[in-house]
Amino acid sequence: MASFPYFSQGTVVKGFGRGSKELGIPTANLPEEVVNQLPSHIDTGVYYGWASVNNGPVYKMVMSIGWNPYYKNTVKSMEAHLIHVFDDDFYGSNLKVCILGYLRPERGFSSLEELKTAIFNDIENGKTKLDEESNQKYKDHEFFLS
Ligand code: ADP
Ligand code: RBF
Ligand code: MG
Repeated sequence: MASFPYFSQGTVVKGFGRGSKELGIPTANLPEEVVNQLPSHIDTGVYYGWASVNNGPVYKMVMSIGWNPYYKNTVKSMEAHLIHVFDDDFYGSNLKVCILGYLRPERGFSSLEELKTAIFNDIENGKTKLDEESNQKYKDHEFFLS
């Protein structure tokens, strides 16, 4: 699609404590200023792409772009789950993301277990997409070089 890749970066901020880490799926949240820069063609939903922390290694990631109900649906959030196990939290670090494609719309779930299953499914779908040659090349994009 013509709207991708979409490159974005910002300082990792605290999210709103809905406990994604407890789900085993921590998400690094980008600040509001960064979310507000999103072009209108990037709709809410679930995306896949590449990400790095403080110009370190580039990892596969899946991202949720959506409205935070705690902010009365006026604040959109961007949260990335990097497909890598980190030894420590990285709040305050620079997060770079290269969004390459759309997976599905955001939806409601009747249980946390269903949400978790959907996200694990997104991770598998994202990984498969990112293995395609047309997406692999962005891992080495100059955007990720400090
Ligand atoms: P919050 O609500 O503050 O965003 P989370 O439970 O979503 O809390 O945890 C997010 C934090 O976990 C990130 O800001 C980051 O510091 C840390 N983290 C550790 N591993 C990862 C990972 N693989 N992907 C994203 N964030 C991670
Ligand atoms: N939240 C939803 O309410 N509906 C979704 O469909 C949804 N999909 C997500 C997909 C991915 C890949 C990720 C990382 C998060 C998703 N979330 C979704 C957000 C999730 O609810 C959030 O990370 C936790 O609630 C903690 O804030
Ligand atoms: Mg989070």
